[in-house]
Amino acid sequence: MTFFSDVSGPIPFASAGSDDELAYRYYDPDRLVAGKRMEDHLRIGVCYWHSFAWPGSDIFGHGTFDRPWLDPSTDPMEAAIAKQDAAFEFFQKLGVRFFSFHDVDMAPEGATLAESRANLDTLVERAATKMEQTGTKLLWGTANLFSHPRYAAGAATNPDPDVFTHAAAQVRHMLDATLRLGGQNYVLWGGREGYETLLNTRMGHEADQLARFLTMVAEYKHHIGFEGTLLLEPKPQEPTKHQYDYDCATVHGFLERYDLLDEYKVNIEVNHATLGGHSFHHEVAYAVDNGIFGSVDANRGDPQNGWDTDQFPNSVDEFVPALYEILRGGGFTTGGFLFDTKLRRQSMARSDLFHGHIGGIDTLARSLLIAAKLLEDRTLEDLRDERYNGWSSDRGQAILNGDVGLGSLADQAVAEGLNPSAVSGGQERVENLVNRAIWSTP
Ligand code: XUL
Ligand code: CO
Repeated sequence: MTFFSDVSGPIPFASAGSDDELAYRYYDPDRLVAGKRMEDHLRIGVCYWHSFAWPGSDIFGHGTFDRPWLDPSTDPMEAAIAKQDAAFEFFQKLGVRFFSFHDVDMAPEGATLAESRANLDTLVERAATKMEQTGTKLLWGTANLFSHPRYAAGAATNPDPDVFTHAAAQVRHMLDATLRLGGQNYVLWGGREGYETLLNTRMGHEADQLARFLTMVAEYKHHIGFEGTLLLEPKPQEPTKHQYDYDCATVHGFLERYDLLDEYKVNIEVNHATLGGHSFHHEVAYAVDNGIFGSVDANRGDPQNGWDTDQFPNSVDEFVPALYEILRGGGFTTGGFLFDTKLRRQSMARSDLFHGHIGGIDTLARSLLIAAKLLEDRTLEDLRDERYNGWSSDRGQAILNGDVGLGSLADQAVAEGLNPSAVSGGQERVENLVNRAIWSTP
C-alpha cells in the first residue's frame, strides 16, 4: 500500500533558484564540503514518534492529521505494520539515510513485558528487512520511560524500585533491538527523571539511583558488544518541573561525579537548549570543548512563548554558529542531525511532512556551507587566536602549567607596576563578519 502517493520521490536536488517546492535547494548529498560528502557531514535522520506515531493532538484537542495508519479501529499490530510501511516509504521518498524510534513508537505495548517484547521483536525483524532493502540506517534507538502512568514519578529515579526494574527491562530490550538493527547510538532522555515538588523528594537519593541505572546500561552495552555511543539528552523541564539532566554542563558534572564520563556523551536538542535559557550555539560549544559532543536533535522553539514547540528548523542564523563549532570539533562520528520535529497541528496534510523536512534539511545544508567557509577562511579562528595570543607568552604558559602560584604572580604584578589596558572584544565587528559570510554564500 502506498501512503504518500502525491510525492513520487526521491526528492531531487534542484538549484537554489528552482521554484519546485518538492526539491532541495541546498541539500546535495554528494557535494563535497571541506573534503566530505554533504550527506556524510549532516547524517540526517527522521524521527518515528512525531512524524508517524503522533496524530496531531494537543492538551486541548484531538488529533487532526491525515494518518490512516493511526486509525484506532485497526488491530494494533496491523496498525503498527502499516505505520512502518508509511515510515519507510517516507524515508525513501525524502531521500535521507537515518531514522530513530522509541520502543512504543514501533510496536504496541502488550499486557505484560513479555508480550511487549514479542510485539517489538516482530516489528524489529520486519524493520531489519526493510532497512536492508532500502539502505536505511538506525541513528539511535531509545525506550519510552515517560508516557505510561507507572513512570509518572520517574523511571530510574522513581521512589519505587519495582518501577526502576521495569524500566531496566525496557531499556535492556531496546538496547538488544538497537544492536540487532545496527544502531549507531542509544539515547536516554530522562523526561520524568526530575521532580514536581522537592517537598516529597530525596534529590540525592534519586541522583544515586540514576547513576546506578546509567552504570548498569553501560555495563550491559559492553556485555552484548554494542559499539554505538550512549547519549544523554539534556532538557531543563517539561514534563517535569525540573529535569535532572538540565543542560550539557549539568550532565557533564553528573557524569564526572559518578565516573561515567567515558561511557556517555550528549544528544543536544535545539529547543531544549533555548528552554534552558541557553542558545543552541552555547550547548554545542560546551559539549565540543568538554569532549562530550555526540549528536543533535534538530528543531527550533518559538522565541515568544519559550515552550518546547519542536518546530522544523528554518533559521540559518541559528544553525551557522552551532555548525561552526561542530566542524571545528571534527564533525559527527556516530551522531547526526535527527529531526525531532513536529508539524503544527493545522498542518494536516500528509504532504506537509515533506515540506517541513525539506525546508529543515535545506536550512542545515546551507548552514553547513557557510560554517565550512567561515572555518576555511579562518574568519573566527584568526580573531580568536589573536585575542588569546598572550597565553603563549612565558607568563601565560607559567600560569597554565602551574609553574607559578598566586603569591609570586602577585609579586610580579606589583614589581612591574602592571596596569593592563582593556582591549575591544569587537562583538559588532565579528557579528558583521559572520553576517557577511551568510549573505555572500550563494
Ligand atoms: C522530548 C524529546 C524526546 C527525546 C527522545 O522533548 O526530545 O523525544 O528526543 O526520547
Ligand atoms: Co529530542
